[in-house]
Amino acid sequence: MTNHWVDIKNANVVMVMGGNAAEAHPVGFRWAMEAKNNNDATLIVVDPRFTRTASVADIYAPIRSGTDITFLSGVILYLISNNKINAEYVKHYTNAALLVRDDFSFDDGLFSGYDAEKRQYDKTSWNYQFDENGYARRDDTLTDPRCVWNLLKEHVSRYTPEMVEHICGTPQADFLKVCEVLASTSAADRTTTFLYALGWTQHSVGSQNIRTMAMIQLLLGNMGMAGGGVNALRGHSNIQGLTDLGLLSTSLPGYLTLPSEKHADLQTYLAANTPEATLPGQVNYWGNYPKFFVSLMKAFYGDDAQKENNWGYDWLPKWDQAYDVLKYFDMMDRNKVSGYICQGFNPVASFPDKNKIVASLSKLKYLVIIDPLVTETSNFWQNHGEMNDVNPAAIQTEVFRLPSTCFAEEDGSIANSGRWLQWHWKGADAPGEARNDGEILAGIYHKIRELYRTEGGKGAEPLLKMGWHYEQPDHPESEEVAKENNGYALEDLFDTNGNLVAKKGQLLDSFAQLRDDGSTASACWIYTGSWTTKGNQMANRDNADPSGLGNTLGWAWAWPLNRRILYNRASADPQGNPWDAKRMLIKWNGVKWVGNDIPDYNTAAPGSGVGPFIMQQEGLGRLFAINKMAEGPFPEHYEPFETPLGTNPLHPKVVSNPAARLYEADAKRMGKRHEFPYVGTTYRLTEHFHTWTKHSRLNAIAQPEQFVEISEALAKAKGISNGDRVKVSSKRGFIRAVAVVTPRLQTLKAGGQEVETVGIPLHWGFEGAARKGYLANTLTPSVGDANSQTPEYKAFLVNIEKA
Ligand SMILES: Nc1nc2c(c(=O)[nH]1)N[C@H]1C(S)=C(S)[C@@H](COP(=O)(O)OP(=O)(O)OC[C@H]3O[C@@H](n4cnc5c(=O)[nH]c(N)nc54)[C@H](O)[C@@H]3O)O[C@H]1N2
Ligand SMILES: Nc1nc2c(c(=O)[nH]1)N[C@H]1C(S)=C(S)[C@@H](COP(=O)(O)OP(=O)(O)OC[C@H]3O[C@@H](n4cnc5c(=O)[nH]c(N)nc54)[C@H](O)[C@@H]3O)O[C@H]1N2
Ligand SMILES: [Mo]
Repeated sequence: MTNHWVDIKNANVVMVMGGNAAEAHPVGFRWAMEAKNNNDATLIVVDPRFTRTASVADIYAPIRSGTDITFLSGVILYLISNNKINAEYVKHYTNAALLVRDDFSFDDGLFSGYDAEKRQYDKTSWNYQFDENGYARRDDTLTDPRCVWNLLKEHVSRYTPEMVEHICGTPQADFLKVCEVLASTSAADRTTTFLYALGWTQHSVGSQNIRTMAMIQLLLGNMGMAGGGVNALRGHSNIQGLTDLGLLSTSLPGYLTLPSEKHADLQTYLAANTPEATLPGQVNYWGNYPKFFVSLMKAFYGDDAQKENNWGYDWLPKWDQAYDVLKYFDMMDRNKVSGYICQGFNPVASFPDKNKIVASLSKLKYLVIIDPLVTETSNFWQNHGEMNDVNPAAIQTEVFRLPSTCFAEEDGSIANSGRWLQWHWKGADAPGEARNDGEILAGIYHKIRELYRTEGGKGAEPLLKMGWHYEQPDHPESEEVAKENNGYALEDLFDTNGNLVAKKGQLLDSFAQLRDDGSTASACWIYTGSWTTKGNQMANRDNADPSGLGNTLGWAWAWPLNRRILYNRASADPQGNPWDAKRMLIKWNGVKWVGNDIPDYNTAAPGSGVGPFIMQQEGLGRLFAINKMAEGPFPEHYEPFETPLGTNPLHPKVVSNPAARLYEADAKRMGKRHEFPYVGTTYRLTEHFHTWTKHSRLNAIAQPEQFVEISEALAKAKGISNGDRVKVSSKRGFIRAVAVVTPRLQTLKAGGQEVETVGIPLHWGFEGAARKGYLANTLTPSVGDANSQTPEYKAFLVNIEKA
């Protein structure tokens, strides 16, 4: 979230689209209700299903799964055509006025630079025109045909209300009602907050769904505002921490990137990752990249990281491509993987195309499971009839189970969706032989190091050079790891005037103290400030809220630097006065920025031309995303890979995301609409958490078995009654379930045909206390978003019949 949970109460409009917060985030959703009940906010839900969130909404609009870019581009067209934008904000805080290169173009579904063979774009033309000083050219009159503003207008001109209805199946009247309410927040003193989760991410166009919404927030002037922002409601309680700490195959902690094989040496790598400002005088905070990176290397390798050896750069792995879940299981399937350490994952239940996952695991030599529970993955080799139809005798994979603790059995911090790091304390000792994850990994680490030391082997150096400074080497404590993340001074640090900033060995207060000369260490620069000489800031528990905005700066600690609302400079107009005095975040007092949040920057005065989007080279919000996204600088509608229309009404030649990656083996497992005519979509229920809670009797009683939801019309057409047993199949397999016939699902008219949706909750399997069940992911396809590779779990094709 750019904002945070409590801040939702400040919104005038709460738009839940691409998520079902009342069901999946029932505790945090109280802030949406607070906005509705105490701030007179309008709650809008746009979802293929009439959900628990919809049941308390003021406006509900149905949409065909996988078509949100069309809907949201339609909103952009509405805002521009009806002049419902915050014009001053757009002019000063976005790149609307910047000029785009002449060789950039869009035609018939494709942007310039497409290579059909590689299914990839050369993004060179997706950039600004630059002047002789290297700065982007601009036209503040917004009349130049090459300025972002005019290109955007042209791009969205196709997304008329008629087209929205045609593609999305959303009745025009519903769509226009939503537009009108959103448009009301273009006023400087009104905001919309968008709450989303997987209904947007789990598509082959997931990242662009979110981008389209972010563009709306820029047009409305809602970024940086209390009650505004782009707010991903994250899934697992610490999944924000996972991305913060870089647990993705091409990432390093703090949103740094792991070097690729294109970056043969440190200089090349730093040059590629340290941007230059593209407008004069910008903060361009990523310009500090070398300080964060060198401090990380000092945290990784300690005294072994020295200037002479480029801080140990050669010890980092260099990637050739992302090793995401889809890639990794495809490699396993092709016998390219011998062992898999599976920690806190249950891929047989949670990854797409379960039968492929099981077949892939069967090809391993060994599988290590680190988990507190017995999972379907740890028992993938067992035969459970139709639910897991394998021949155990034919599977040679050796499975090791290492029981772990869970969060309640250890101290530590959890990063929530609002970027707050909240320290928590152990509630009880773990049962049996369970050990915490750190202990298990430490054990594996020491053993492997010993083997390398005694027996040698390829690539041993990175492991042997790694720093390991814990009091008990077999048991790193959460406190030690947290301080390592925060970072230390490795020498006495002085500022440019010669004043002592930090003594050698002292915890650092701010990432502004980090240096690229080896004198500081920090394992995650964005966490610097979380555990300082003043103590553990994550354990702060003062809920004083003097402004009434809910920013509670004394409660826990938020990255970066305890800032609660990102880009809060944009909450004030170019002169430094809050757009909305009632919801003042910061203002200019003549000397510096002061207010109810930690300002983005301290001293740059209004009028100095320093943009609010301090992480961007140009300091501006991007309506046109220069050379970033895989499939284009503007969002475009592409159909799900399994489309119920069989075509793309906008450009039949380019049906689905042209930059999404689809492996050969998976392409053969894609279905067509004549065989699988209905849209399948998977989702959660409040009563269960993934496949864990089916181990708990009370949850198992609350939702005992797999069901699927269908409309009354589909039920009638297929002769299915409420409570009947049905078989749902896709090209990849089938599940059996109980049918729930409900008006909550509607027949949508889209692409000139009737589209039916089969709703499939995802919580059952062959382990646990609930009734044994089929895994919903038997049905889902192995194709993902072109940027994040998040699988397309929300829109695929199925058939349904009475069993
Ligand atoms: N009780 C409970 N809570 C949970 C979880 C759990 O298992 N149980 N899991 C947690 C996790 S890991 C996560 S990531 C979050 C997920 O939180 P959510 O994303 O809110 O949950 P989902 O139920 O997967 O999907 C949300 C909604 O997206 C809608 N949807 C599907 N396709 C589309 C589309 O194309 N457009 C639009 N506009 N909507 C669409 C679905 O109909 C569904 O209502 O929940 C977390 N919270
Ligand atoms: N069809 C479909 N599939 C989906 C989704 C969907 O919407 N539709 N949602 C996707 C999403 S958003 C997510 S996040 C994934 C989740 O997928 P997974 O992460 O694979 O599933 P979980 O069951 O949440 O968690 C995996 C395991 O972590 C274990 N665990 C809990 N605490 C600890 C701990 O402290 N240490 C260790 N080592 N293990 C622990 C649990 O016991 C559990 O077995 O599923 C994805 N799969
Ligand atoms: Mo998730």
